[in-house]
Parts: sequence; structure tokens; C-alpha cells
Amino acid sequence: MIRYVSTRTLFGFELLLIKLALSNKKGKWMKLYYFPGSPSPRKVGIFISEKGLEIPSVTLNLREGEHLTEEFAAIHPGLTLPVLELDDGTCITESLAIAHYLEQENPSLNLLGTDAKEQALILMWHDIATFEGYLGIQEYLRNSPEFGEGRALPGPMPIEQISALVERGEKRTIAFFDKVDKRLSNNTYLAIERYTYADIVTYVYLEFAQRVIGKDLFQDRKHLASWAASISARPAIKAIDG
Ligand SMILES: N[C@@H](CCC(=O)N[C@@H](CS)C(=O)NCC(=O)O)C(=O)O
Repeated sequence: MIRYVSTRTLFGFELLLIKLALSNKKGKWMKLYYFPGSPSPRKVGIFISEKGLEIPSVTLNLREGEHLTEEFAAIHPGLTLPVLELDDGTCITESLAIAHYLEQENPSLNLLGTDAKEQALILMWHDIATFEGYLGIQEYLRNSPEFGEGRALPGPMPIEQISALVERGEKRTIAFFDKVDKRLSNNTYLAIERYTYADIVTYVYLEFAQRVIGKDLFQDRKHLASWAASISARPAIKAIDG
């Protein structure tokens, strides 16, 4: 049983505090280690906002290196965000695993599929977006001189940059924009006929990629552009963007 409540509940905040107090037997509360400016934690932030959940969070500014500490390494030796720490101290990393856990515990507003076919299609588009979109833009960003040396991959091990991956990363990313535009030319949403986690993930990657590359990559892709406009107008996304 998850000990938090919908922000839409009138007495939600009081209830949240009572439940958190009850859950604090071992001095631990569920919390999300988070940074809104990076794609992986942002996906989970939107997922939580869509579900109307209130989960205490600890923000670690990745750009300032606030996650590169022994204290955070004790929570997650992989040194990445997001991390969901449960009341019993269990730490769940990997955004899809966190989303899966939260969906199981909070099934209303289904975002990961209600049957085998829906679930498979959502996971399929999740993986396409991650391997083609996310890894493409990470290749571009993390091998660019501005990113700094030795951080070409996240994690504790220093990995040197390979400058040729900047161009390859950009190509992969642009190809992903084209793929999404094509898919949306005869589908309203990416995976199935309604908004799902696949749309959240893809939207976060594309919007991030556009900012990183510094060009308007939406405007000439009209299907993608109108889908992105409808996603960005969602109250849950506006709520976390402030
Ligand atoms: N597979 C992980 C990826 C987590 C990840 O790489 N997060 C990035 C932010 S998008 C990070 O924490 N980077 C830390 C760093 O670059 O040092 C997930 O889906 O959550």
C-alpha cells in the first residue's frame, strides 16, 4: 500500500502527513530523488503529476554535480536520477521500473496498458524512444566539448568523450524526429489510441533534444508539432513546469 494521496483530494495534504507519520517506523519515508531539468527524472515527474500523486522529493542538481557524493552513492551507486526510495528503504532506479511500480500501486489513470497488447505496444514505443531518441541525444550532448571531459556516460566511472559521436548523435536524433512525425501522421498518440507513458517519454526526449541542439525541430514536422502542442498543454505537464 502506498502512503500518499491524490493532490486533488480536498483533505489530501493532511491525510498525506498522517500516513507519512504512520509509515515512519524505521525513520524512512518514501521519497523521489529528482531533478526536473533532465529527461529521466522529468519523465517520472510527469507520470506522478498525471496520476495526481504527492510524493516528497529531494532535488539534486545534476548540472551542479550534487549527485556526485558519497551520501548519494550509498543510496544509488550508479549515481543517476531518478531514484524512488520506499518506506522500507528499498531503492528503485530506472524510470520504467519506477513507473511500473507506481502504476501497480495506483492503477487509476492507466498509463502503461490494460491488456497484453496495449502493454506490449507501450513498451515497444518506450524502447524505440529510448534507444533511438534518448541515446541519440545523449551521444550528441555528452560528447560535445561544452559538456566537459570524462563524463561521456553517466555513472561513477570516468569515460572520455569521442568527438565523432556528436555528429552521429545528431543524425540519430533527427531520424527519430522523422520517425515520430511519420508515426503520428496516421495515429493520434504514439503507441495506442490514447495518451500513455510512451507519449510522455517521447515528448520529454524530443523537447530536450530540441533544446540541446538549439533548433526548432518541431515546426517542419506538422504531425509531431500538433501532438507536442497537445501534450505540452496537459495540466499535469504545466503543473510540474510551473
Ligand atoms: N536508465 C535510467 C537512466 C538514468 C540516467 O541516466 N539519468 C541521468 C539524467 S537523464 C543522470 O542521472 N545522469 C547523471 C550524470 O550524468 O552524471 C532511467 O531510465 O532512469
